Amino acid sequence: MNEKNLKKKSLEYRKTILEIIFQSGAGHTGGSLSCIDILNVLYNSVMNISPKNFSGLDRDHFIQSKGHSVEALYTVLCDCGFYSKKDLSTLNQFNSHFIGHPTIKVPGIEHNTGALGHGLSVAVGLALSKKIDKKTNKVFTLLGDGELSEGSVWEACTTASKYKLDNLIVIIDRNDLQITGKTEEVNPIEPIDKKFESFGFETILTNGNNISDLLNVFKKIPIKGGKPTVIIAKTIKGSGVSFIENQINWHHKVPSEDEYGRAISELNEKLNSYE
Ligand SMILES: Cc1ncc(C[n+]2csc(CCOP(=O)(O)OP(=O)(O)O)c2C)c(N)n1
Ligand SMILES: [Mg+2]
Repeated sequence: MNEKNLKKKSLEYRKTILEIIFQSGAGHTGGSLSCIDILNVLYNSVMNISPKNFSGLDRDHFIQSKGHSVEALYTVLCDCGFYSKKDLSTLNQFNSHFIGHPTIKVPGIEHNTGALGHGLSVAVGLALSKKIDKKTNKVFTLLGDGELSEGSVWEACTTASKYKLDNLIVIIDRNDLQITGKTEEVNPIEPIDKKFESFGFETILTNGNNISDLLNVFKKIPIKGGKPTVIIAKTIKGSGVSFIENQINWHHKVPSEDEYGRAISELNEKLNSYE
């Protein structure tokens, strides 16, 4: 898909994220808007994953370790044809599989996540299995920057490096915020790049809310044969809606009717500039 269409898609996806959170009355608004450009580029331009090949193993894999931002993932999977918009609109309703964290009961979801710190271990296992089976598919996983405080992340890194998993791509949604405040105030994690390097990763920095930068970065992987890659994607929590950007209280806040209307107007204005 070309760059212009991806950019328009990101705006449409933002509208859908806000719509389903507003209608269902719950959701992780900030973190979903933060990572939506990454998911857009991955699913529409980088990964070999589709409803047709999902039941098999001859495909890439994606694990969203920062499971709380599931509204972004549900939105993209819906657009990729894993289920209908009608199914998606059951989010958070009684008896719906579309609950507030990823579950494999929803088509297209690889692994249950939500308890932070587990996705990378599963991704490492999948990447190792690909190596053993001599398959060339890649395994992608998305982690939050606050999530890096989980010790299990670093245990998984040692294994990725031991097995030289150059088919593993870890993406860090570096929005500088976690649930109660700035990552560097709650539990400092810098220097992220040096930490990953010391754990045997090749590191690359990019702007995680810029479609062209993301497209360029994914063309370069693996950066070095025999080494796992980490992409530190600088993002803005709440990206795309002025009054949601960089606000701690929007981690899990649902827009009021007025806020929802204003957010959609902002996004429509940006979309109109493409016409
Ligand atoms: C093991 C575990 N501890 C705590 C939580 C509660 N929790 C949910 S989201 C979150 C903050 C995550 O911050 P970050 O990884 O930076 O995500 P983002 O900023 O992208 O929303 C926390 C602590 C959790 N889901 N799992
Ligand atoms: Mg964060």
